[in-house]
Formats: sequence, structure tokens, C-alpha cells
Amino acid sequence: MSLSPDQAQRVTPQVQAWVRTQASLGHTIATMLKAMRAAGWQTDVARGVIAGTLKAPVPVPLPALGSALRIDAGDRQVDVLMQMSQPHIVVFGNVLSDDECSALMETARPRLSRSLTVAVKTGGEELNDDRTSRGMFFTRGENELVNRIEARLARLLEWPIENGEGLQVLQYLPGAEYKPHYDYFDPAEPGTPSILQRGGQRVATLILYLSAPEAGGATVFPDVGLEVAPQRGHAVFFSYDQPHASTLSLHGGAPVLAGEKWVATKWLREKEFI
Ligand code: PD2
Ligand code: ZN
Repeated sequence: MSLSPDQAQRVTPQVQAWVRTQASLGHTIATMLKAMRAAGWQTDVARGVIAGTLKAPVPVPLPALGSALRIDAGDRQVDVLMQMSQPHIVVFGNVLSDDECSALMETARPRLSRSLTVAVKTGGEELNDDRTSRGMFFTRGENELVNRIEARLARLLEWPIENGEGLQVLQYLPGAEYKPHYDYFDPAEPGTPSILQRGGQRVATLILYLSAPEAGGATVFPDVGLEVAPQRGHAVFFSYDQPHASTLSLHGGAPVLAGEKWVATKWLREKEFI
């Protein structure tokens, strides 16, 4: 199989099959890069495609649940309400107290602005109609409350605090939503290599519910027909060991129909997030 110029810059199953075949024939990454450049690929993009295609699944957070109904998260006993294996999803109860939910929302409120999404072409950020919430980021360990919650989550998920991005708080007013998407960074996009420099791929997400709307606003997993109701103090965790749709980690925030929904999202990286 050859790599025709019209396939340049598009990650199709054919391109991925070509990469796998070259590797199985013993060709080096340098040889593959040379062939891809000759077919019109930019070096960075080609490198990302090769790495993404050949990469074995990476370790991901794996809360030690067993058949326990509760997990000791250090300063709090967290309830296990639901778990499934493919995709790996866990719904937790009692992760945050009412006071912690209120304090996060009140500290975040004056800093909210319209949420952005990653601009895949550049690695920067952009406004996107698919995401109509307002949001803000705390930096990691920004204050005593954030510090305490981050330590609890690290213990709950058995994943180092340093590998977590700062908590992001989101407010959804009626009509606001986050259309289904993947949280990992697409290896085929030209902006991805620069994003990955800060801690590697995202490998898991924890969405903490700070305030429940009166109607709507479920976190949905369309590949498996699951809808998680946003109950205050609860959280939904899911992991993805490859930046690939086969992880079934497609998920979204359904439109809020009445009232306000508030969440805090913690994204977990492979390595230390700087
Ligand atoms: O607020 C949600 O339910 C939601 C849904 C999908 C949040 C995110 N994604 C996210 O923050 O990535
Ligand atoms: Zn998401």
C-alpha cells in the first residue's frame, strides 16, 4: 500500500493502516516521516499521527472500587452509586458537601466568562456554539478549599495531584449545553503537539455537580445510552486509555431546561501538568 498525495493531512483508517503496516515491516519512524513529508504532510502533524496510531493504551486512573459501596477518600467517605466497565464510568455520591459546592460557586461567580473550547488548528482557544456555558479555571492549589478538594480527588482516583489540570467551574443557564465531544486531544490536529507538552494526553475526566437544575442538564454518553443526573455533591468519572473513539468516551452536557446547573470539571493528564 502506498500513501497517495490526496491523503495528505487527513487521518483516515487507510493512513493509520499504512502506519501500522510500515511498523510491522520494520520501517523506522524516520522512514515513515520521510514518506509522509514527500506525500505533503507537515512534519509535526505526521509525527502526531504516527505516535497516535502506534501508541499502546496508557495507564489511566482506576479507583479501587472492588465491590465496596464506599471509598475512603481521606477526609470524606465517598459513596459508589454506579459503575460500568466499557467505557469505564463510575458515578460517586457525597464527594462534596453542600458548603463546599456553594463556596466553589461563589468564589467562581465573579470570574465567569463565556466558555471556550480548544482551537484544534492552533492549540489555542476559541468561542464555539457547541458549548454555551460560562466558566472559569482555578489554578491548582489556588486556595485552601481547592487544595482540600484536589487532595480528596487524588486519593479517590489514586492519581497524582500534579497530573490534574486546575478545576474548571461551569455555569449552565436555561438553554445552555455542551454538545457531545471527546475530552482527549485529537492526535491528528496540528495544535495537539503543543498542547501535549504540558502533561501529555488527558486520560480521564471527573465532573462534579455543584448545583442541580430543575430539569434537563444530564451528562450523556451517547455510545452507551447512559444519562447521569446532575445531583448536587455527586460526580461522574470516566477514563479513556487512548485518544480514540473506540474508548466510547463520547459525552455531552444536555441542554438545561429549567433552573441553573453548575459543575466543576477535573481533567487528568498522563504526566505532571505544568
Ligand atoms: O457539564 C457537563 O455535564 C459536561 C458534559 C461534558 C462537562 C464536560 N463535558 C466537560 O467539562 O468536559
Ligand atoms: Zn467533556
